[in-house]
Amino acid sequence: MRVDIISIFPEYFAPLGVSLIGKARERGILDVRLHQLRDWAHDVHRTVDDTPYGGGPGMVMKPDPWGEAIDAVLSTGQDASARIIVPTPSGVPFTQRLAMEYAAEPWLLFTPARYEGIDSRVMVEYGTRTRVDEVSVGDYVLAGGEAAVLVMVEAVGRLLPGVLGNACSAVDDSFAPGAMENLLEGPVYTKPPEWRGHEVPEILLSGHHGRIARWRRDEALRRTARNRPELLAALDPRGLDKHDLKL
Ligand code: 6GU
Repeated sequence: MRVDIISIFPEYFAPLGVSLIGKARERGILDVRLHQLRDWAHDVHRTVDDTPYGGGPGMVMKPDPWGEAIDAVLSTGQDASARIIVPTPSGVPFTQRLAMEYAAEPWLLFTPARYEGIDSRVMVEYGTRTRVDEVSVGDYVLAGGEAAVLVMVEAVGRLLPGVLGNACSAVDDSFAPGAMENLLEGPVYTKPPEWRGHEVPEILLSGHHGRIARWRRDEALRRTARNRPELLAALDPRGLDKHDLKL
């Protein structure tokens, strides 16, 4: 998969050289290309922002540098166009489902903004040529979209074939479509069996795979009820079994 990122802080993405994503890049599974937006600003100060029409606080990113930058990046592509992802707190929620959808794309282009965001005509313009998604990573406001891009690239990157050591690791993730959809994973344990007086639940040492699966599902339901009651309320009743209903 190819990932392009246009930003006024390309150095923000140094963490993409580390750990799982860094490995995926070394192995050629992920091709990340960083671009400095200011390279497409032509005044002496390389200005990328201006005051908002209609007044109000803050600054808005000018359409011209973004248009030139996106054109330049898209022109280096082969055939089909990139899917453009614009991080913004006003976007649609980034979910595991969306991460899986992105993991199936050949090419993603992220356009993280600073200030109050990008002139809206940029999204309209590219929306006529390719798919443009305005995406939020949660109900809080970041100082810019860069941290959101780090979040999304990591969530998508770990789903690419060959990135996770164990392909099953992604299968029972919290939120993964299937049995765990809308359920949080329960607690996990490793050796030793007793630590500072706290014991590992006996059932996990029992070797009864059926009962362990049942216990894990009950713990997932309990944790979801406690931490995310709105997820539990939205569970499809067809996904519940007769034992779930006793909880
Ligand atoms: Cl994608 N950007 C910014 N600036 N803030 C956010 C966000 C994105 N998602 C949640 N908050």
